[in-house]
Amino acid sequence: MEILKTKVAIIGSGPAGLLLGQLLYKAGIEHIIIEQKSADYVAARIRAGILEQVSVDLLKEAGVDQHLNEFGLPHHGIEILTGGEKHRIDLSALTQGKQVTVYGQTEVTKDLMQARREADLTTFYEAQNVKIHDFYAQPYVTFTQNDQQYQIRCDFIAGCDGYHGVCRASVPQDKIKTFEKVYPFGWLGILADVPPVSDELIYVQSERGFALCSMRSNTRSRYYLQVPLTDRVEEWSDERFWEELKNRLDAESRENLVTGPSIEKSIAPLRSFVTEPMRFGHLFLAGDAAHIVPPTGAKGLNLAASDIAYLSSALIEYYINNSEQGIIEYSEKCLKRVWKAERFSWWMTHLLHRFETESDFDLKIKQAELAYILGSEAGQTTLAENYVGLPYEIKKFENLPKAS
Ligand code: FAS
Ligand code: PHB
Repeated sequence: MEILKTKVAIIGSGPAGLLLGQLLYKAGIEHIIIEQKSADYVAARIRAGILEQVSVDLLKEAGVDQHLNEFGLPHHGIEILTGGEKHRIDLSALTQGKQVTVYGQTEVTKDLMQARREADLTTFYEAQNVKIHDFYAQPYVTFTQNDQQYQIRCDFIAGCDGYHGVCRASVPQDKIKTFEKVYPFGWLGILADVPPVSDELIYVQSERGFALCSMRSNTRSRYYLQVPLTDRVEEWSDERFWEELKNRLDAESRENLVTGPSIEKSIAPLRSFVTEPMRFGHLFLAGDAAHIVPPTGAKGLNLAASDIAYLSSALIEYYINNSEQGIIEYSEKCLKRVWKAERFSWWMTHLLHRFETESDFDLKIKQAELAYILGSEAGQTTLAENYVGLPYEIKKFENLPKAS
């Protein structure tokens, strides 16, 4: 058994773990990342596509925004297609100039991994049988890699290991409360090297079900269809996907749609999920380890970023300013923003998807709600300010020691 010591042991090298590692490195705080998958596997994951302005600002603070600045696509509006008509929500005009940036989570992950390699920081990939111990007193992590057993003694453990990770599962049942809503449908997503159907995202509410027209660049598109949970991806040929997407689009978009072979196709289930609290002694949960949102509001990746903004600030305050204030406030501050994003994601999902259990009356009410939102500046503003991202309430630290 090899015994190592560090200040912060980060479990998971998805966006949350990698971003926390980068921010701690910039503040000169030693840490180690332990990841169960290979680096290639992590770098190849295809998921989110939209970054809030506050997430972009955080990536800039972490010093990993060069590629993002060059290839990210600033978007100032989105379209909502309902009843065969498109309605543009002018995000920037409604939020005093804020915007979102189209930039794939895959690229964010690669940028953070590249920065980690350049700084030669310690990451254990393909770690097996990862366990966390004694996190209410003297925390340590054990795992095996290449048949070598390790024990990492640390001050804190950051559970950035996603929804299926080991950290939340290690918390005693009487110390944790979870809230969950599972949606009766999934998103069938396709990635294809074809130009996007429109310059901006189109969220589609149609009688046949929800669809989303998104993109990764001007030559790579990302599309989603609401499908029953019973569907399997093998049942969806590319041709069937494109035909169904056309059936849900308006005439102009149908005309403009460029189809082509998929380079990725998968079905993701939709759920809302929150863990309370998000701190257990010396263990913090962040990102999908603590909460899940349906992707309709484009909040999952952005919530992971806001948790890390609060957690990195709390740990920097502890080590640099010798104060526990941020650590004590971590869970409450995160959850305030998490629940608002959960509400918005639930609301967008409810508004734009077809639910088989809906009565004719429910449908009429939903149409009236959407007509009000799209037809009123107040309604459009509430959608816009949530979509571009609500502000963080965070302390900034000046004069941090420069990373070695
Ligand atoms: P992640 O799940 O990304 O990373 C957790 C890491 O921990 C993984 O690398 C995992 O291998 C590792 N791990 C797990 N268990 C471990 C253990 N026991 N030991 C060590 N390591 C362990 N969000 C959006 O904003 N917009 C979207 O469009 C969107 N689309 C999505 C589509 C899909 C199919 C999925 C699944 C999610 C989508 N999301 C979207 C949400 C997604 O982007 C997450 O919010 C984001 O990945 C959260 O990042 P992390 O918290 O780092 O968790
Ligand atoms: C994506 O491009 O993957 C995407 C964009 C917006 C969403 C969800 C997913 O709401």
